[in-house]
Amino acid sequence: MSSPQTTAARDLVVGLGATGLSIARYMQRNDIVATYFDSRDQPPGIEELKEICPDAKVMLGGSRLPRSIERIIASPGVSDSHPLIAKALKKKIEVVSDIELFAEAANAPVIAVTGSNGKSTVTTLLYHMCRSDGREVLAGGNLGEPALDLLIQEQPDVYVLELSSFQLHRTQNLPAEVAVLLNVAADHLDWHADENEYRQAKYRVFREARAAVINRADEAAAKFAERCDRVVSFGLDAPEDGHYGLRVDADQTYLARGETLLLSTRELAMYGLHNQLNALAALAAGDLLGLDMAAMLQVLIEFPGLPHRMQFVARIGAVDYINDSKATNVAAAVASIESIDTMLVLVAGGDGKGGDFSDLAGAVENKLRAAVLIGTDAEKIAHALDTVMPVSFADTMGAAVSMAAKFAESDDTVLLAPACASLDQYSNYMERGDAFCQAVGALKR
Ligand code: UMA
Ligand code: ADP
Repeated sequence: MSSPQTTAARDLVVGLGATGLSIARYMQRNDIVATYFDSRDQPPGIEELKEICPDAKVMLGGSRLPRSIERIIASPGVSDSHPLIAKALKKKIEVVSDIELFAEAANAPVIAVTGSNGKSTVTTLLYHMCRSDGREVLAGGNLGEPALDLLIQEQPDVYVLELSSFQLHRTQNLPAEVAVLLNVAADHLDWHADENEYRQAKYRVFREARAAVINRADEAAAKFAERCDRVVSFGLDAPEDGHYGLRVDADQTYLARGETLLLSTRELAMYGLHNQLNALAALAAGDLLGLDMAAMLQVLIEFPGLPHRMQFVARIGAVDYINDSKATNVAAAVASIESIDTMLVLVAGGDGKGGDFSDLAGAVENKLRAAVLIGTDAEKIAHALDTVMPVSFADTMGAAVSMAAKFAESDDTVLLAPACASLDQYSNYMERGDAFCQAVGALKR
C-alpha cells in the first residue's frame, strides 16, 4: 500500500488518456509524486489512475496551477492554448512530453519516425525489418502503445518510436540513433499556433540524432539534418551512391540503392506510389542501423500494409472498393487519389482541422466520376471541388456508400479518402473505416 500524498508535488501530469496513464505508471515505478489534471469532468482514465496511484491528487477542470509545480508533463491532445498550459508557459514552467521522459530513461538505441503521413506504415515496416534481421525490437509512441509503457518490458536491442508533432513540440532532448522525417504537409492547424510551428516540431526530430533519413523533395530537411553524423536520402528520382530511390530498367521500375537495383516495385506487397516512398525510407533507416538487406527486402515482399490504409475491401460488379480511412489530411488523400489509375468515386469529409482543401481539386481533376461528402466540413470540401464538378452529400457512411455505388461505372474505384479527421462522427479512423467496410459488405447482399 502506498502512503497518502503528503509532500507537495513538483510535477503536474496533464491528461488522463492513454499517455497520462502511462506517465502515471512511470511515476509510480520511479517513486515520483505527481499531481494529475484533466480538463474533463469524467476523463477516460480516472478509474485506472486510482488503481495505479490511489493517493494521487487529481484536479478536474479549471486552470488552477498549484504553486509547487515546477514541471508539466502534458498529454499530446492538450495544446499550448489550453489556459493551464498557457499560464505555465507564461511563468516559464517547463512543459514536456512523455517522449522527453522516455528518452531520459531508455537504454537501447531509438529509431524516431515522424512526418505528416506514412509514420505508422514506416514504423511497422522497421519493426518487422528489425525482427527479420534477428533483433529484439519494441515499437510504440503515437502508434498504439505509449512510449513509456515500452519501458515496462524487457530491454530490446532497439526501440522504434512513431512521433507526432504534438509530442515533438514538447521534446527537447531525444538522441535518436536514426531520425526519419518522411514528409511535411499542412496538418493539425487546430492545435499548433501556425504552420511554421508545426513544421519546426517535425524538424526538431533531427536536433540530437546521430543519423538522419531525409526526403530529397524537402530542402529544409537537408538543412536541419546537417548536424547529424550521417544523412541518407530517399525520393522517387534515381538515387546517388549510398542513397535510395527508383530506377527504371527494361521498362521495369525498381527500388534502388545508388545504382544497385534492389526489388521490382511489382514485388512490393503494399499498394501505391506513396508506399514505394515509405519502403525506401524504411530501407534507408534499416541500412543506417546495419540491418541485412535481404531480410529487409523479404519484409517488403510480404507486408501488405496496415488496415485502413489503401486497404482493398471488395470488387462488386466490376467496381473496386478501397478503404483509406487513415487519410486524415489533404496531403494523405492526395497521395491515395494519385495511387488510383481508374476513374474515381471519392467518399470524403469529416473534421478538416482547419486545413485547406484546394489541393484536392487538382488531384481529382480528369479522374473524378463523382464525390460523396460526409461530416462537418462537407460544405468546405464541396466548395473546393466546385471547379471540378458538383458533389453529393450523405448523412451516414451507409448512405454515402450506396450513393457512391450508384455513381460508379464498370472498372471504376470507390475510394474512402476523407482528407479529414473522423472525430466529428466516429471514435477514430478505424471505426470510420469499419463503417465503410460494413456498408460495402451490405451492397453485396
Ligand atoms: N483531452 C481533453 N482534456 C484533457 C486531456 C485530453 O479534452 O485534459 C482530449 C484531447 O483534446 C483529445 C483526447 O482527449 O481529444 C485524447 O487526448 P490525449 O492526449 O489524452 O490522447 P491519448 O489517449 O494519450 O493518446 C495519445 C495520442 N493522441 C493524440 O495525440 C490526440 C494517440 O495518437 C497515441 O496513440 C497515444 O497518445 C499513445 O502515444 C492518436 C492520434 O490521433 C492515434 N494522434 C494524432 C495523429 O496521429 O494524427 C497526432
Ligand atoms: P501516419 O501514421 O503518419 O498517419 P500512415 O502510415 O498511417 O501514416 O498512413 C496514413 C495515410 O497517409 C495513408 O492512408 C495514406 O493515405 C497516406 N500516406 C501514407 N504514406 C504516405 C506518404 N509517404 N506520403 C503521402 N501520403 C502518405
